[in-house]
This record gives sequence, structure tokens and C-alpha cells, in this order.
Amino acid sequence: MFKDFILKSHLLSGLLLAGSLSACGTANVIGAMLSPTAAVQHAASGTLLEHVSLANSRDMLVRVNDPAALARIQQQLQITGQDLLSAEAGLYRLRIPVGQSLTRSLSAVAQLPGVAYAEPNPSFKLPDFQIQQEAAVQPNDPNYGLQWNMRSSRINQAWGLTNQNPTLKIAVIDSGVDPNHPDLVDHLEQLEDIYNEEHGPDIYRNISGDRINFGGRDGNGHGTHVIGVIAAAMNNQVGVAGVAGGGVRIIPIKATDYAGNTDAATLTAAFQRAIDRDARVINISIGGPASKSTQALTDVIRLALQRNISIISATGNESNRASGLISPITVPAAYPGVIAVGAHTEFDQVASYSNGGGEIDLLAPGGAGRSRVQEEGQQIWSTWPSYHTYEYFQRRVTSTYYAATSGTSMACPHVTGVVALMLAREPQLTPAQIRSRLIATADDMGPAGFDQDSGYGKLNALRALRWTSHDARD
Ligand SMILES: [Ca+2]
Ligand SMILES: [Ca+2]
Repeated sequence: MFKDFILKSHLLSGLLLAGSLSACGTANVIGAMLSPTAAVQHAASGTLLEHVSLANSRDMLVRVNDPAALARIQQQLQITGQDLLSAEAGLYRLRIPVGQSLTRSLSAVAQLPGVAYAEPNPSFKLPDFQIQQEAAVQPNDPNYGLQWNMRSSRINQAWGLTNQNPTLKIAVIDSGVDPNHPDLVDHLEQLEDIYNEEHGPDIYRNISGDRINFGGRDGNGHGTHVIGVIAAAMNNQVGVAGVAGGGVRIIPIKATDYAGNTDAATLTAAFQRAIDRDARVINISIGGPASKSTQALTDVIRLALQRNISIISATGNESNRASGLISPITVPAAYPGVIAVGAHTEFDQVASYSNGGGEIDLLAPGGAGRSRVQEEGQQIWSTWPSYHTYEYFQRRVTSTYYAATSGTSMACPHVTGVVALMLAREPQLTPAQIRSRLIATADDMGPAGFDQDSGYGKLNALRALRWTSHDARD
């Protein structure tokens, strides 16, 4: 994984798992997020329905064959006015005085010379209808108010367009996962421990001399965070909501040790395992400089693409744009056919750490870099292991179930989650069509058109899901 992965610990744990709003103060934020679109539509339809429902029991509709019959009706009812509804058909509406019986009046009028018929004016009502689907969806997860990223990418509006797909499989090649995390457990397939197969047990020895075996689980936290962005259960009244948290299966593929170290052979085996497990999408928030590219990794990625598997990878965090340093895109993100994702901030700027270059496709929310929260806004909230990981012993990042971090590692799974939503609606899409769709529907940033900092622009999940043409750019 990327060494520059930036993390902020936070004490959200027990209270949030219990569904409390008091610990994090999200209630006000959530209260302010009602969709103005929905509100306008409610108001408009409410006005219309109220008008239509004013059924008037004193109205009478009559058809006359002879204009002179109108005078006879008015005399019968002891009224003076009428509304013309159709001159050609001789249709009028009249209103009988208060206190007169409608039934008796109808009967009397119907018998007058020149009257074809007289009838009441029944009320009608618009059929029940759904609010247009671009209205934002508001999950009940207590920390959803902190998830600016879902609104920034219009993921909350995309949620209204799909019921998601609870059987779609997404492989996440990373540091593993907390297999018992309450906000993830329902979406997890059996973990594949490629690290153990290639290198043996993932054992950390802390300064007290304890041996902690992280075999079969996430020894770091990075993988648990990435998986939460994609698949944290939505609307379960716990923690946060993942982009595809309404239904998806995650195949966690542990390919690094607790400190995030791995090698090309392990990654190659991890890709093959994702293919063998029938994944439709692979998320790999891991990268290295182009000098570390291998033919084996190139070949297995080409094989995965040929097997109709979309691959989404992060561009890397080695830049410091605030100081004018822009590092090239790492591999495998830079490989052909792989969707390369950089990071933007809460304030819609390219994140200072986000790598750039000709292979970048688009940006997604990655959050503020270290010490740049003032300039760049908030980080990305997601799931974190329920036990102490290496990050605890190194940096005292406590086991809180949830944590805010930032990096292109966090941007990447946003795109992966949106790809899952796209496949839920259109299962036949190919990796090339998915990539074309994502870049054609991104919101342009910076210089007009493609640029090496932001690619084709910022992820727009709503547009990506609504787009129905496949003749996108390249
Ligand atoms: Ca949740
Ligand atoms: Ca641009």
C-alpha cells in the first residue's frame, strides 16, 4: 500500500455502534441535508393535489341542446351564473345555492326541455407517484453526516437509481479486513490470505516482546478502511454507509503484511485469485513506481481485463503540490485498461499529495492531506479494525471501529463502489465501457478537458448511472 497513507484516529466507537447521535454531533448536519429538489417537488405536487381534491358537492354539470334551456335551468335553481366548459358540446357547470339538495336539483333540471343530461361533478386525484429518482437518499447510519464524500460525488443521488446487487463480487487486494467488523461482516466473503501463502505468518513483535499474529485478518487498518468505503452496510443504523453498502459481496485478498509491505509475485497471485473467485471488479489501492513494473503483473492484469473484470487502482500519494512537486502515476494504476484514480479534496481541488500524469482517468474524494485540513477540508470516514493493529503500536491509532484517513487509496474505492452500482443496473457492461462511461460523465476540473492533474475530472456517480450511451470518449 502507499506509505503516505494518512490517518487520524477518532473516538467514535462504542457510542456510535450503539446508534447514538450524541457523541459525534451529526444530527444537525443530517438535518440540513434534505434535498431542495425533493422539497420543491413535494410542494408543487401538494398544491396540485389539494386543488384537485376540492370536490364540490354543489356543482352540477349539464349539457344543453338549446341555449334557451340555460335560462330555464337558472330559473329552476334560482341562480344567475354559469361556467362554459365546451361551447361546441353545450357543456356548462352551474353551482346550486347552499341549502338545496343536489340530488333533487339534478332530477328536476334533467327533466327541463332542451336539457340532454345533468350530473354531479365528482373529484379526481393524481395517481400515486414516486419522487424523481435523483432526489438524494438519506441513509440512517449515524455517522453519515460526516460523509461529505458521498454528497460531493453525487453518490447519495445515485443511490436512488439502483437497488444494488447483493451477489456482485468485488475483490479488494489490500492488507486484509477485520472479518468481524459489525458494519462489514454481512458483506464479506471468505478472506484469501495470499500473503501467508507466499511469505508465511504475518507476525508482529511489539516492543514488549509480544507476538501478534495477524494471519487471516487486517494487521494494519488500511484494507478495512478501503473495504468500508465500498461496502459498509447502509441503513443498518450503525456507523457509516459504503458506496455499494446496499448490497455487494467483498472478497478480501490479504496481500501485504501488517506494515503494508508486499511484492510483485504476491500481487500477481492475488490477481489470479480474484479471477478464480469470479470477481467482477478488483480494487487495488496499492502501487509502486514504474521502475518496479513486472511483465508477470502486466500479464495477469491483462488476463483479468480479458475475463471482463474491471480494475480500479490509485495513482499514489507521493506528490506535494503545495511545494510544486508532482510525482508520476504508480503501477498498476498506470497500466492500460486499469482505471487510474487520483484524489480531490472536500473543496474540489486536486489533493496536494495526489500523483498525476498522462495515465490518470479521474479524481474521487480522497480528503485532506496531513496538516492541510485547513486548506483542503475533511478526511474520509470509514471502518477501522475493532482490535489493535500495527498502526496502534506505531502511532497509537486506537481500535475505534471507525477512523478518518486520506489518500488516493481512499479515492479509489469510491470509483469501485460506483462501478458496482453501474453493474447492478447494467450487468453486461465491459471494463472498457465502464471506463469510458466514468470519464465521459466526470465533472471537468482545472483546465478545460483532460489534464494530467485531474484526468477527465471529478467522479459524478449520478451522471455515470444515468448515462445510457456507450459512445463515450475513447
Ligand atoms: Ca452502516
Ligand atoms: Ca480538466
